[in-house]
Amino acid sequence: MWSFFRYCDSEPQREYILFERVDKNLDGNVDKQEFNGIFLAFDVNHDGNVTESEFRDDWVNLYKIGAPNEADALYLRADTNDDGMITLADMPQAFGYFDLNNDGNVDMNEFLTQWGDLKLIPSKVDIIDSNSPSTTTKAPH
Ligand SMILES: [Ca+2]
Ligand SMILES: [Ca+2]
Ligand SMILES: [Ca+2]
Ligand SMILES: [Ca+2]
Repeated sequence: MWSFFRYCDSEPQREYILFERVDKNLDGNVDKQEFNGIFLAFDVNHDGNVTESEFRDDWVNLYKIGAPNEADALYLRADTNDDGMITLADMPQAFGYFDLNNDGNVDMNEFLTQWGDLKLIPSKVDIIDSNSPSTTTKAPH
């Protein structure tokens, strides 16, 4: 059983606790396997993909990590191929997002840097209107 993200009374350094939970072997680095394991732990029904509601629900209610908008921000980042779910296919790029120096490990500094970046994302993301009506005016034939 996963016991990470245990909730503390006072958690001034939630990010540190989070990192330690992700870094299962406590070597100070999160490698790809550890990273994958975190996301797949959110796959409640074990169908191989993590939907947004699975992710948000566990984030807020089960692991009590943070607010729903944090979950949404992270989810958007993690769903790198934009198919609306997090799967193993998203992991290499999501990992790359955190692994700033590309050494195959995410250390505490990288984690904190990118985590801080995540939280700057507004909870409401406006979707770029990609199918707006064509502005090219065509003379009727
Ligand atoms: Ca590790
Ligand atoms: Ca699932
Ligand atoms: Ca995806
Ligand atoms: Ca790194």
